[in-house]
Amino acid sequence: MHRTTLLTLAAVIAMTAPAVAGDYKIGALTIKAPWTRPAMAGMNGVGFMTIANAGAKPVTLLRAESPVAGKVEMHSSSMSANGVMSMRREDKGVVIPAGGQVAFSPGGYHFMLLGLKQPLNSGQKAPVTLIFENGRRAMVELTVQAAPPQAAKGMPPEHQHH
Ligand SMILES: [Cu+2]
Repeated sequence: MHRTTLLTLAAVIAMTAPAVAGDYKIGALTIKAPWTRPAMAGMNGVGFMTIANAGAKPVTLLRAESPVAGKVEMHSSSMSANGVMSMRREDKGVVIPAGGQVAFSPGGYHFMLLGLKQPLNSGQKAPVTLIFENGRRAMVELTVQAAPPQAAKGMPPEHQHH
């Protein structure tokens, strides 16, 4: 009985978390659900988010920086024909297409937080500044959590049966 109560409570907490928490708007861009996984100081962290561009022109994200890491790089992961996952640095930036979006998500584009200066613990926030081609800078906070945000899975809340 006690066990059932705990499970029900957990489900209620998950369902009441607002899907739009942590979204940022800068001009025509919306930065959705930035997050990162827990990691220890001295290790590398990985940051994820979705950047949507409602404007009529493509926007290039040139680079990113963070006070919690020695350096931030943008990478893309890809699976080769023999099933080996490899990462490539995107030093020329990542283009957010006009009227489109780019998902930085596990298995694809991501931000490498190289040389963490502090641990990333669940529930904390890690600031990252995004620097765009027009010189615009956007500061977002990555929520530290072990699992991807619900919104990133593309599942409407009403489908979360338990
Ligand atoms: Cu990487």
